[in-house]
Amino acid sequence: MQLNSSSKQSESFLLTTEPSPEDAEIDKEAIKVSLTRPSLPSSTGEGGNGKLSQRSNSLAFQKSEELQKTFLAHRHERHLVILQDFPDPDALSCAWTYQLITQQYDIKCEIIYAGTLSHQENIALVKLTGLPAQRWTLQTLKSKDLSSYQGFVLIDNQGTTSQLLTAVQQAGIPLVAVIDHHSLQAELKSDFVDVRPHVRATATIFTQYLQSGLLTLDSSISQHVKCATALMHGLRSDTNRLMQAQEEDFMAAAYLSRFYDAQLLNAILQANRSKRVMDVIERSLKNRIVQNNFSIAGVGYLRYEDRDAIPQAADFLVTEENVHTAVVYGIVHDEDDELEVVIGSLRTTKLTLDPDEFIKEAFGQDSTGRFFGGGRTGAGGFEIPMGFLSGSNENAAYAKMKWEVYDSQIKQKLLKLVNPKDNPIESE
Ligand SMILES: [Mn+2]
Repeated sequence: MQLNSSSKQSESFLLTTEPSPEDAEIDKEAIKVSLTRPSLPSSTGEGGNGKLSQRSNSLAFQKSEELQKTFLAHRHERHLVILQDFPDPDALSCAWTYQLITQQYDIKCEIIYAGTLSHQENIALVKLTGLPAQRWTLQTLKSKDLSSYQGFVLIDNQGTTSQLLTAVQQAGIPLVAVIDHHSLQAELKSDFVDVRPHVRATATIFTQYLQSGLLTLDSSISQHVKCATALMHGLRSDTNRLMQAQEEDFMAAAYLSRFYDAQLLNAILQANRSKRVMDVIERSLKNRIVQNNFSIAGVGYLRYEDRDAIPQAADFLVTEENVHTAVVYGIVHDEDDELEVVIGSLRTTKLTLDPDEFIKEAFGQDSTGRFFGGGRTGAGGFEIPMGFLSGSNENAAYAKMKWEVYDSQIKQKLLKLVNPKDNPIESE
């Protein structure tokens, strides 16, 4: 699994690098690193040696230089920074950092997402730091003059988790940059690509850009302090409070520690869970089945605004003794549009389980070849649109029947992978 993801990474690296004569030496070195390193440090526990940090530094530095060239080529433009529909702190903080960096090149960025800020900490993050993200639904998009944007950017995602992508592509806006740490989802045609699946947070990648000089942070500028705090929050939340952090992530946190506001971070983390989120967690606990160290729970219907209760329930279920992986899912409905979608989250502490592979194998692809989900180290998610079956839940018997069908289908698909006797290949 690791071998696979690291070779994919070197592939994208080779494709996106245009070596100039001065860079030839560094390129060879970086390529050699990714090719001769069968397992990147993510799960082997190695990575404490000085050579590694030197190498990752040179990759970070090279990427920063490449990114700077991209900005120079796009000066005075307007860009859309597209985040996943339900952006997390890693995505939000990195998009803000991107916006602050590009201001120096007179590039005007608007940070947009189609869904909602669901997690109480994300709402607190945006409110307390004044983080400039905007919600653009598909309706909002129609009211905008998209021809005024010369490019779009994907941060902490590769477009597979945003409803906005298709419309933006159809408007003919070119992709300028992809910066992410999820496994490569597909070859993307972009001026700049920095996809590093072995890095635990996109915030680490962005902090490295800052350290390479793309933006000089200044503690006397309040916006810089707030942005550094947001990055620290993003880095912590994607590394399970640094518990899964690797050397590079710690180095990034160390750098941010010079600028961030510990009290502000504490205020963000103090945000309380709503009663409805607590109810979903309770349902997950009640409904869970545990088989072969997998805990699986369907939580029924929940409102769009409470969608983030699903990953929070998965976070909770994975803490049970003898459980290494938790999958929680439910039917999320948008009351205005009568739209329904099955949304699920996976959390795992099993180092040999690749959430991206697991989810793709469990649920497969839709008719257009798009996977229903994917993941990164330790976490994954999926979304299955319900199309024609959406809505009409005022008929309680129908709603119950519909839930039971989806619940059984998802359980069947998951248990095929969980249960070794049905699938001897997975029985290691
Ligand atoms: Mn992330």
